Amino acid sequence: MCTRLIVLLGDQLSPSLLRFADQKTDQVMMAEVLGEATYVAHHKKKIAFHFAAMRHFAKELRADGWTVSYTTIDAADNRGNLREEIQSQAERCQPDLVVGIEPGEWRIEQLYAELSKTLAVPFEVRRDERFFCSRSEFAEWAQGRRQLRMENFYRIMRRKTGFLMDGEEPVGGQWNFDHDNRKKAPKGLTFPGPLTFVPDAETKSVLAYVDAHFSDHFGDLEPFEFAVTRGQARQALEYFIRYSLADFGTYQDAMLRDENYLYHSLISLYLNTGLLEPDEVCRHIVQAYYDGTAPLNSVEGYLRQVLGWREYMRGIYWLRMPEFKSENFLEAHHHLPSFFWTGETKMECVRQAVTQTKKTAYAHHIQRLMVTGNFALIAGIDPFQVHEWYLAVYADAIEWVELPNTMGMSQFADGGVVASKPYASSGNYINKMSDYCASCHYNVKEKTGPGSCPFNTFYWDFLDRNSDKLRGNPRLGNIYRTWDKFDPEKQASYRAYADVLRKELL
Ligand code: FAD
Ligand code: DLZ
Ligand code: SF4
Repeated sequence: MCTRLIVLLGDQLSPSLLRFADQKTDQVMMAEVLGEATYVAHHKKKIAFHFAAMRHFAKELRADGWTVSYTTIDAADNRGNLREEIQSQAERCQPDLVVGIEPGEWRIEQLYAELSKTLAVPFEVRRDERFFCSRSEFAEWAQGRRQLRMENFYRIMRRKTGFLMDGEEPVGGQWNFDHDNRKKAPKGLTFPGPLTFVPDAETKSVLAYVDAHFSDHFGDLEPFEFAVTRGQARQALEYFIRYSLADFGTYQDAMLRDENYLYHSLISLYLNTGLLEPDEVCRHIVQAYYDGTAPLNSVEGYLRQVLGWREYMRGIYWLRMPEFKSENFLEAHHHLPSFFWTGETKMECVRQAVTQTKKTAYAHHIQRLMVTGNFALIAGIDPFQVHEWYLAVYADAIEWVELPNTMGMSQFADGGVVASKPYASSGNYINKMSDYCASCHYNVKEKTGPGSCPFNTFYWDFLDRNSDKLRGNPRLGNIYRTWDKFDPEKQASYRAYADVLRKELL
């Protein structure tokens, strides 16, 4: 028996969410369920990470004095889905009230709406206060605006939180130091990499279960080196600040063969499950600037990702769901090619991104946006299939943040709500920011025809195919003028070779 039964999901592993509750009278429930592990075929590491982090979190809550009812995936009475787990725990506990916290996915919000009608006791959904901007605050900001732009939203968040502010002005006199952040990584740099952790007995038992029961899912389970507790995630953050933050900004967009992380932090999965909270991350990052251990371009660049992009994406997700998920502005209908799962392609950039993703359940932003995302966009892959791929393969993928990044920013499926123009590029951009092309089967300098970089042909074909939808975009005016200046034969050769490539690659 309890007064309130509080449901915590696998991305709600933050003690702060229980601030409103009372240890003496309330109970917490958590459940590992097959439904959550299989609604897309998540990477093995992603499943193991969630189960291990959930178990450790429950243990810490108990040690803190909470009563936690925890259903493990192998429990004989495991009901396999959140609906029935919540129903059965509510019957067992007989609370006056069941409390859920705003979930991170629309489908779970629907489930909560249904439960509030069908449960025998009242069901209340509380705000998730870990975010800087509430859903209603974002909706209010967005209402009536002709165009939503992250940069405007970010400035409001800077003013609201006071991070890197000097009164009403941004520290350093600029809001954005992006122009300092576009360097290719020269030879000879060393990368400290993220802090890694050795699995304890609890995590090992999760790994054994995942190995035995999810062997058909994508990705390598081992080595498993993620943090699975809040304490470890904090160490990972401190390590990043100490060894990588200073160079984060400068090489933020760089890519190198066989280098998975460069100066990136690998903390999105900890933020998204709640092991770290955005406020503590931003405070620590900004402190590094005041302590003189990291320059402003890096600190501001990092702050913009967490305080700006992350919050912005959440706002857009809730503003535009459920329609968002079925948008396909560019009417792209090709199936996702099998090399997204196998990595078996002669395109070195894609091979690197996919094989790395298989091994680590991670790729950094530019790999996601300008390699795999860019390829899918310019080749004309169905954006929903692209979305399902990203949701499955990355350990940090929860729909509220994955979907706007994929369908909005990367695939332009929303017609320009998230991004003011499509993130489409030829091989030239990849060559500029990486060392991939030097060891590729294809020649990035060849514009089209046999042996040429497929990104080059697909890029122009993409613009041509979507001319009626994109030509009016003021940010694409110059590029269409260039296309228009190509003689008709040259244009025809791009179109014809794009047909060849589609047969070969898709
Ligand atoms: P860093 O490069 O070290 O950045 C710091 C932090 O900033 C990240 O941990 C993250 O919390 C935040 N951040 C940076 N960029 C973004 C962004 N565009 N949107 C939201 N937060 C951001 N991020 C996810 O957390 N989950 C996803 O499922 C996800 N899917 C993506 C899909 C596509 C197609 C693209 C283009 C981007 C996606 N991102 C996603 C955003 C970004 O790529 C990841 O947040 C980042 O790569 C995580 O690695 P990191 O922690 O090393 O980040
Ligand atoms: C990602 C994930 C996985 C693999 N398993 C579980 C689970 O067994 N139980 C759970 O509560 N949450 C899990 N999660 C995270 C959820 O999918 C996540 O909480 C929702 O998708 C977002 O609201
Ligand atoms: Fe990728 Fe083209 Fe460079 Fe090959 S040549 S790595 S396909 S951009």
